[in-house]
Order: sequence, then structure tokens, then C-alpha cells
Amino acid sequence: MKKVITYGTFDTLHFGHIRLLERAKSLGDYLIVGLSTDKFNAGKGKTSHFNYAERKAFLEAIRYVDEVIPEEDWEQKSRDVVAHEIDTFTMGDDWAGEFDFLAEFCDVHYLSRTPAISSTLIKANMTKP
Ligand code: C2G
Repeated sequence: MKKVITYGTFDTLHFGHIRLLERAKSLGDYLIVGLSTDKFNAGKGKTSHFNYAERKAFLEAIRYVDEVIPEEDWEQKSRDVVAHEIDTFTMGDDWAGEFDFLAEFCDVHYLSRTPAISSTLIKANMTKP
């Protein structure tokens, strides 16, 4: 079984995320998503509209996603790749080059980012209930 891992906040889930997850899954047979915790997001200077539990539930409803684990710090990726016996690490190419060090442990593959859609755009256009 070929295992793939990717990471992100996945707030206000949109088709850019879905396309990323679909292509990530196509790189293997089992896809793990390292989902940024609310605390880690704060460290990234990001606030998400939906909390970790909500974002995790949304991801688990997607057929391409097999497992969701918490992303709590920047250093955990190499530990996760070893612990989960990952074959391929993948991210959108807005991160191209940032994680090449993982090539010591697994294949590293950047996927093209979907243009013209982002959580930031969606949140900027959301009306407060
Ligand atoms: N993405 C995409 N197209 C978009 C928006 C996002 O392909 N229009 C991809 C990103 O490239 C990333 C994934 O979807 O691979 C998740 O995006 P974010 O939730 O914005 O993730 P980010 O905040 O960049 O956190 O350790 C890595 C970080 O957790 C990544």
C-alpha cells in the first residue's frame, strides 16, 4: 500500500482544496492529512473560521482522505513520514522547495495550486450571520 501525506489548515473548504486532495490521493492508495490545530494556526498567524474539530469533520467526509492527524508544529513532518511509513509527501506548489529536506525519507511532490480561490477570499466575502 502506497501512503501519501499532505498538510494544511483547510479552512472554509473549497474546490482548490478538493482538487489538491484528489491529486494527492492519486499519488498512492492511502492519504493522510496533517491538519493544522487551532494553536498551530495561531503560531502561523492564521485564524480559521472553523475550529479544528469542524475542519477535521469536513476533511473526513471527503472520499480521498483516509486519515486526519493533528499538525502541531513545523518539525513534525519528518517524524510523521517515518512513523506512518509514508512513500510520498505532497503539497501545493505555493510551498515548492520548502520541504525538499523530506526527500531523505520519502518522495517529495509539489502539485499546482488552483488559481483564483482561497480561504482568505471566501472569508473576505462572507457576511457575518
Ligand atoms: N491549495 C491549493 N489551491 C488553492 C488553495 C490551497 O492547491 N487555491 C493547497 C495549498 O497549496 C496546500 C493545501 O491546499 O497544499 C492547504 O492549503 P492551506 O489550508 O492554505 O494550507 P497552509 O495554510 O498553506 O498550511 O505545514 C504546511 C502548512 O500547514 C500549510
